[in-house]
Amino acid sequence: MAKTQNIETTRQPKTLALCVWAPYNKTKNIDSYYEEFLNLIKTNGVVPDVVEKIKLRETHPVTFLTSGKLESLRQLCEANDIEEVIISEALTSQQEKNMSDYIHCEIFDRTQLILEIFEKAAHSGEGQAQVEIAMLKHAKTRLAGKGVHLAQQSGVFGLRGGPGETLKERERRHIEDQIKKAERKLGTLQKVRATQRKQRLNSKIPFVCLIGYTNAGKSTILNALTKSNVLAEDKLFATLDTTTRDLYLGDQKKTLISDTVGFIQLLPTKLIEAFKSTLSELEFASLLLIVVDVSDSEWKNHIKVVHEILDELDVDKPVLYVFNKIDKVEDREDTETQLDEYQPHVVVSANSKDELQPLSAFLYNWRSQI
Ligand SMILES: Nc1nc2c(ncn2[C@@H]2O[C@H](COP(=O)(O)OP(=O)(O)OP(=O)(O)O)[C@@H](O)[C@H]2O)c(=O)[nH]1
Ligand SMILES: [Mg+2]
Repeated sequence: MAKTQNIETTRQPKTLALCVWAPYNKTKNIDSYYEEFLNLIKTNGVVPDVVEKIKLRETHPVTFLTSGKLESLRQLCEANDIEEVIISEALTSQQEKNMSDYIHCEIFDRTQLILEIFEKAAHSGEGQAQVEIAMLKHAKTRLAGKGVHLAQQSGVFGLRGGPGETLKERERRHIEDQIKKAERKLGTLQKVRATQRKQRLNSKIPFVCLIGYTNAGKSTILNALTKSNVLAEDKLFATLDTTTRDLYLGDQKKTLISDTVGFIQLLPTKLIEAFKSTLSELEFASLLLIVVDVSDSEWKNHIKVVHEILDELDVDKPVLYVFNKIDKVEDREDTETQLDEYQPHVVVSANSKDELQPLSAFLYNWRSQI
């Protein structure tokens, strides 16, 4: 996907953002789903030239869009000289290739979009290795769809594989080698993490983890509680790496607190798989702080997404719902009555020391009882 670079030197391909309301998407508020998708594109540094929204009654197994929709899209792309289409959904490699062949544009799906954002946000060796593995695996599935320019060739530059080995096979083998290399690197880094964790467990210091939807305010809370300076930004997936800090509450002994990667709806399973390494911390937490941006109209859906991902990761831990950004809520009373079904919970604003007090108080009591 093209990124906005120096406009004078690099022209951005003409891009169409295709917002799809797919039949499996059970959201009650499709506009906020679209808005979130457009935000993901913006986070990736792309400014779409055309935004198109379509509702699908069904998806097609080999082309994703049904034939009428596909033809309308082709005409729209042709009329606007579109060169690339970014689609809000995850596609199979076959769907991606067939769509691309039909409309004569490059297609980037939801998985690719999120992977590119992750790639930019990964700073630690572990985060980078995880993203690299996920990207290589995604690229490998896309190889299967390629055909024309990867036609049979002789093994002229084949270090491995003799004459007749196809270029596609060589490319696949090359990707597999790279995956193995990255997995070895990740394995080494995981060992380091396991050693650190063992030391932590032996020291019996209680450990809490901040989790939640992307942009909910997890890093801001970590910073406020521990006077740290973890990057907190109004953008999706600002944090990718797990950061652990010492937390001191009043006169108490130390607690450890970790910040983690944010979740998002319809997160492709491949990506959950990729983040199992950093999220493995959750298994060892004594308490999960589920941070929720209560000023977002979709906050209930965000909680659902968090629970779905926790289930997928097989994590079942005591939780505290931390309803954040209450300063941005207009009808505070009405909102607070809706929070009753989520227990235990605290209502906070990470932007103000006073309004973060309920969380510090909860943690203080919790720590006293251990
Ligand atoms: N008004 C208001 N803004 C907040 C509050 N807490 C966080 N923010 C803002 O929300 C944005 C996102 O905050 P982060 O702390 O980066 O969110 P995060 O959950 O770590 O996000 P990811 O790392 O992307 O998953 C930032 O611009 C924060 O300044 C709050 O209580 N009130
Ligand atoms: Mg963060």
